[in-house]
Parts: sequence; structure tokens; C-alpha cells
Amino acid sequence: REMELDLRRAFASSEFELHYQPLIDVASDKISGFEALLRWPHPEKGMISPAEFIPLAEEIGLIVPLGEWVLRDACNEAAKWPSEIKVAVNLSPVQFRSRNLVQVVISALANSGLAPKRLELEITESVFLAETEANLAILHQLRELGVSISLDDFGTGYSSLSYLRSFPFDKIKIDRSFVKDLAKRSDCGAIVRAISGLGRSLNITTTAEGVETTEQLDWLRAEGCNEVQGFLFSGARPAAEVGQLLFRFG
Ligand code: G
Ligand code: G
Ligand code: MN
Ligand code: NA
Repeated sequence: REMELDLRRAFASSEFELHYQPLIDVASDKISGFEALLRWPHPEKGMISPAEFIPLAEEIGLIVPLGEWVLRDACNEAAKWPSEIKVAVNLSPVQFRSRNLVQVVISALANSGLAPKRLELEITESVFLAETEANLAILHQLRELGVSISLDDFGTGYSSLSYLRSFPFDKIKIDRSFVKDLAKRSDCGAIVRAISGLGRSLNITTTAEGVETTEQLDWLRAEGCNEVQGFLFSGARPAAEVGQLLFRFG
């Protein structure tokens, strides 16, 4: 498979980059952190989206070393930022199968000097679909390190509510599909309102993804959503631009 070889070659020659998208605290209107998002600037094909290469990287197991690189690079980068700014890193369920995930996180924190409370790990509910007990044990070990755990793409799966009962998540990220039609569809509004209320009752931070308009932002603020992320502020930008983003939205 051509793409498989290409992925392995790209990893071996350090072709991947992390870009950073701001997370904005609604109450203060300031950046509270950045989500690290993988980018593959392909020498011939141009920028390739993670949506295209992560499924293959998971299939061939490359996501384990690639995910380790992501963790280390994101922690090293965040260690240079002001100390109140956090970094969020996406974890693949395949990384949980590798069995040394906790050691990799400990090592990434120790080598970078990043305080554990500044690292947020984002998982999707697919982490619970197989090896639920083993993965829950890993999540508890991670949380004991002092890092926080976010449930990503919330609302898009099958039974998200049951996962809130099985693990004390620090944050819920409301999938952008609900934010998209906030103004147009009352059902999306009702769903976002319900998730915000749920977060408030359970003492879990709520972050809305895919915020593109001030209308959406006003609506989310009124509903008590804690944090927003989206093109209204900025898409993911190279690490070198984090300073400028902090200047604009800091
Ligand atoms: O940035 P973008 O919207 O193109 O990301 C597409 C998808 O790829 C998102 O679902 C995002 O969670 C995922 N993704 C981006 N970076 C990483 C990463 O470092 N690790 C994993 N496992 N997924 C990532
Ligand atoms: O699944 P995850 O939430 O980790 O992926 C984030 C994805 O959402 C990235 O691919 C990122 O580029 C994309 N994204 C971020 N902000 C916006 C936005 O405001 N609108 C849209 N359509 N996509 C966004
Ligand atoms: Mn995410
Ligand atoms: Na998401």
C-alpha cells in the first residue's frame, strides 16, 4: 500500500507538524489553552488532513510512536508558554492498547518540565468500546498524575451519558455538529443547552467546538458554556504563531 509506506517514511523523516488552535474561556474572553492538532505537509501532495491519515496510522500501529511524538512535542512546546496556558492532546484508542501510555505521559511531562495540571488529554468514547476495564484503569492512572481528561466529540456516539457515570471527566467537548446549526435549528439549541446544564450539575467544564459566528458565541455564553473553540477566533496555527495568538486573545 502506497500510503502506508509514505506514512512510515514521513514519520521516519520527521515530516509531521503540530499546529495549535486556541481554546477561549468565555467568562474572561481570553485564551485558556491550545489544542494540538497533527498536520502532514506532504512534499508532493500538499497538506494532508489527519482525518485522512490517522485511520491508516491506527490500522498499521504507527499511531503508537506517532502519538508518543505528539505528546512529547506538545509538552515541550507548552513548557515555553505562560504558565497559566494549557495544552490539549488527542489520544487514539489504539494508544491505550500499547500498554505503556502512562509511562509515555510521565516521561513527556518529566522531560519537558510541564506541570501535569497543564496537560489535557482528549479521548473519544471509542476508548470504551473495547477493553473497557483495562482502559478505565489507564484513565484513572493518568488522572492520578494530575493531568485532566476530556471527552471529545460529545454527543456523536451511541450512549455518551453512560460514560459520564463510569469516569469523572474534567471536560466535555460538545461536537461541532451541534454548534453549527444553533441559530437555525431549535433542536441543536436544546441539545447544547442540555449538555451545558449537565456539565454544570456534574461540575464538568463544557467546551463548544466549531464556533464560527458571534451569534453562536453569544448563544453559548447565555447558556453557560465555559469555553469555545473555532474559526471565529482562529483555526490551528503553527507553533511559531502561538505568541501572536496570545497577544491577540490573551
Ligand atoms: O484538525 P482536524 O480537524 O483536521 O482534525 C481531524 C481529526 O483528527 C480530529 O478528529 C482530531 O481529533 C484528529 N486529530 C488531530 N490531531 C490528532 C492527534 O495528534 N492524535 C489523534 N489521535 N487524533 C488527532
Ligand atoms: O475531533 P477534534 O475536535 O479533535 O477535531 C477538531 C477538528 O475541527 C480539526 O480538524 C479542526 O481543524 C476542526 N475545526 C476547528 N475549528 C473549527 C470550526 O470553527 N469550524 C469547522 N468547520 N471546523 C473546525
Ligand atoms: Mn479534539
Ligand atoms: Na472534537
